[in-house]
Amino acid sequence: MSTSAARERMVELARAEGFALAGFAPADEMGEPRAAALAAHKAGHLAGMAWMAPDWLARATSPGTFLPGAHTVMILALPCHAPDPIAPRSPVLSPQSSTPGPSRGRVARYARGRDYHRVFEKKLRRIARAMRDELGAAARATVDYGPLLERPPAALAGLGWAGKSTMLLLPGFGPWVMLGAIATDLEVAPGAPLRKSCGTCQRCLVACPTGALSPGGHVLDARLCISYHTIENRGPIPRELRPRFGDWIFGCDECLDSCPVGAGRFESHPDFAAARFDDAFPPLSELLALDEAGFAERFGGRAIMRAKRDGLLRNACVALGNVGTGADLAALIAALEDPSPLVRGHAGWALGQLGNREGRAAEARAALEARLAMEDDPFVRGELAEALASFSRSQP
Ligand code: B12
Ligand code: SF4
Ligand code: SF4
Repeated sequence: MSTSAARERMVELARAEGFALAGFAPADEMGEPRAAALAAHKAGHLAGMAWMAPDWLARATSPGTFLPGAHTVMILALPCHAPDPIAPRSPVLSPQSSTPGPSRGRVARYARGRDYHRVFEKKLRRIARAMRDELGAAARATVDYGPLLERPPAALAGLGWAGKSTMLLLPGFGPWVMLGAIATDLEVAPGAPLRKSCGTCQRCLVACPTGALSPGGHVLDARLCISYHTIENRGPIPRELRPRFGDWIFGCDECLDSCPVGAGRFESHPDFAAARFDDAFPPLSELLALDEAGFAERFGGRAIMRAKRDGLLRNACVALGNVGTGADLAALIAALEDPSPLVRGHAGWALGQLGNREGRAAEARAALEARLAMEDDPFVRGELAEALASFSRSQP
């Protein structure tokens, strides 16, 4: 089979799996991206993502290491810009509304439906198998976990360009696509990088609540990024950042939502869309009641599993500290007894915030003092003491 026929067949296989967007890049060493990634590591921008060490980054920028003999990286994309689901008819307190109802958190759009890794994996595996069986090619697929960086070959393939938010922006779709890759030893004609850029736009830089993007864009400091902390961080969320997290409990779309590219096009693979309003905007105090089994039952098969039970409840506490009402006080007080010190500590912080904001300082103070009297964990003790001190600071 000629190389152009092989390319055509790969495009056909991709289309049959629902990938309308696919491109081809040469499987060369990614010199510039590697230097950028190593610089990010050196500067501490990769925060606690310990697996992204220099040797991982070297492998992830070397398609020939990912698949010995690789000539081509095929990049495949699925849209993930589903509109927000419609609120149920019962009264709901959404972050933007003042009607009564449970206080709700917010989940990033890509994570509201089925875990995208699972959606991609099956499709990519079937394409790679057909490439081996029909084309006699070597083929190895990955989605996200690599080791293979996906945005640099996608840009080289001409699928999109690197935005100041560090997102790959696709004409018409903007940042709203998820990516997967298949490396192969087939030599097929590569695409050409797009001659496009963000120009003078700075919207994402202004929209980022934590200043995680560098002033000129293109560099993200994960230590400041809500997405990093709510998904990847297994420890405490830095106290000074918590008030800026708003209602985000898993991921963050602020830099995507602010992007004018693809803004008007709401298109998503159906599996990524929220099946229920609660999948996009979960009632926060409900989350605080989940034990390990309840967490697995509710979030099995969804990307949220990545945060683990303690991480998600930590995030819910932070969101309640920011958007909760007096009606959430009891759930937060109960969370002071949670088996996880991470959850107890963040519940303490949230009680300080909510007690001060909602005029419930006396109840919050009593609960914090009672817990402090029996608490052994040094991190939790520090959080409780700080929350108690916040009452004296705000009510001298
Ligand atoms: C680690 C990681 C994160 C980290 C760090 C993100 C970051 N920007 O660095 C955290 C947890 C914060 C994160 C957050 C998110 N992520 Co993420 N993440 C990744 C992962 C695993 C690696 C990205 C990476 O290499 N980061 C390291 C830094 C140094 O790289 P970088 O910012 O991309 O910088 C590159 C450019 O500078 C480029 N570069 C520099 N010079 C040159 C020159 C040329 C010629 C080229 C081509 C490139 C280039 O190379 C650098 C290294 O890759 C990829 C999956 C993968 N295997 O690639 C997904 C991925 C990038 N994430 C994705 C998504 C969707 C998100 C979120 C939107 C999720 C959310 N809603 O919360 C946010 C968005 C935050 C943001 N603004 O980027 C998608 C992005 C799709 C797209 N359209 O771009 C990916 C590709 C996952 C996927 N399979 O679809 N993510
Ligand atoms: S994901 Fe959120 S916190 Fe991270 S860079 Fe984008 S806007 Fe900033
Ligand atoms: S918001 Fe503007 S600067 Fe940021 S990625 Fe989109 S187009 Fe580029």
